[in-house]
Amino acid sequence: MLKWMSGFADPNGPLIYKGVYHLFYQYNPKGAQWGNIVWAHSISTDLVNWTPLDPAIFPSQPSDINGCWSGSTTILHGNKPAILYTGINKLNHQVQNLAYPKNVSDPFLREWIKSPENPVMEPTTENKINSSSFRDPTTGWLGKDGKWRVLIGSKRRTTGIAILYKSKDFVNWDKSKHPLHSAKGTGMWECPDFFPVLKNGINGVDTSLNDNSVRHVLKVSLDDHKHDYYLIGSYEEEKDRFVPDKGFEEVEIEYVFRYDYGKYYASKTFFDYEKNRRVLLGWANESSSVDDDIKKGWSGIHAIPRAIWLHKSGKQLVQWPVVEIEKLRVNHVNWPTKLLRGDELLQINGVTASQADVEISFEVNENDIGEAEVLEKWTDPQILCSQKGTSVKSGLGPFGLLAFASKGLQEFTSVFFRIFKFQNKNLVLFCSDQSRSSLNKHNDLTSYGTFLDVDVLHEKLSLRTLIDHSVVESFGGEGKACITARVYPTLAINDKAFIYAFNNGTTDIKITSLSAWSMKKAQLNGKL
Ligand code: DQQ
Repeated sequence: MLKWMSGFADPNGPLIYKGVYHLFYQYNPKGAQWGNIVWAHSISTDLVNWTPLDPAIFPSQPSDINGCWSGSTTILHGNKPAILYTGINKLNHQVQNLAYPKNVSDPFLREWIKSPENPVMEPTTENKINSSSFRDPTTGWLGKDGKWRVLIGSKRRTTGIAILYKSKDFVNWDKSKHPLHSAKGTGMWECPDFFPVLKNGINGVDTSLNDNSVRHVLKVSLDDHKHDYYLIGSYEEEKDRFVPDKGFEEVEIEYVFRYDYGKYYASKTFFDYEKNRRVLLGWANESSSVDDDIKKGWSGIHAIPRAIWLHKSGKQLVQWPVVEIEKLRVNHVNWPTKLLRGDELLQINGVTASQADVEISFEVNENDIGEAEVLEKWTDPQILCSQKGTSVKSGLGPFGLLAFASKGLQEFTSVFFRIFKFQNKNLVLFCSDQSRSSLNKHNDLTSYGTFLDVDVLHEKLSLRTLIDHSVVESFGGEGKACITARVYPTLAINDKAFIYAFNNGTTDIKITSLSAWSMKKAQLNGKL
């Protein structure tokens, strides 16, 4: 996890350039809340250890004098990066601006020059764009007609819109008559992201690729819900339309896939052409109160960068922490196969519980499947997670991990599975229960969860959880569903925190494997 002092939010314009990863981000240099927004800039060679540089983009022109909001980078012809970002102009209107590196031979891309043509896209009476709902340009992709395309997030009344712009030279932009995609009732679309994923395989591909080997993903950050939702579908380039397999119109918002079912927003991907992967970065906002943020002097972190690809079913995406994070692992603890009895709590000894990586796999005995509680009617999984939390027993579950557990269990954050029988099928609920995570009741203690598409009788039920002081980042079903929790325990801190495997169900569950590591501290304030 990446953390800086002061207020810290959306990842902006990630890219790899001359072997160096660049991450820009929405940043308030003057305080721990949102405000005075500039593009701060950090660089890394491994996506784990970071060195901050001076802010890359800050208010300096009439077209961004009231703020430099989110945007993306695109690598143009001749390996030249360009930033498109939203500026808040003198009239407090949202407009799009362009910037180039001052010196393309500097791998650190320290200085950026704003285009004299700025703003390059703006709301006008002709284009009828709402000047307070026009922001967050995507990375550009190149069509077969040689024109660049980008999306800008917007809304008209309650319809969320991805406005499409096209350009031959990345400077002069024409708004297309129709958006790439829109959906009634979804509200403002912030930070859209649009990219291809291979139908087969886990490698990433260039953002401009569009042939038979790929499907396309449209991610939008729904301002009204504060979650990142994604649709998988086809990009019909001749018509410049995205046609989702199942869109917001067909499915209730609650059933559209999310990148993460916890605290995770304003995310963005980039294609890492050196490692042939698509990498996802997201902002994990706070669960503490603004007063507490001001007291501690910072707020907001970025979750561990994740590789992202299409699951072989074609139905959903898979996310997994980038492999480089494993360099931080030390003190490997490994359990042989073990039975976790009903009501049992087993301490995972030998790792630093406040900074750890735990991988655990469970197996449900097929003879026990009849023990699963029957779910009479469909219930929103997040609500189910809070109704049937860690302390509520069933035939099969809850079983999983207790992180940040204090000695007497006054505090813990639990990540668990619970198996239901619903309409004659086995249904796996995956929860992160924060209701007991802190004795400080000013913290947001909401529980999160989702159903996990795992066939428990034929597949292992796996959980990987990355634990780091105020973060519990969990990957269920080998990355089919992720839940990021932000927690501020008062007792279970540093060496007063413990980790347990637990089973609070009445039926025994087998742990088929458990590996845990202490995690070294990543360098966040490296020097050049
Ligand atoms: N944050 C930025 C906006 C974006 C929002 C402003 C999403 O550009 O829409 O800091 O968190």
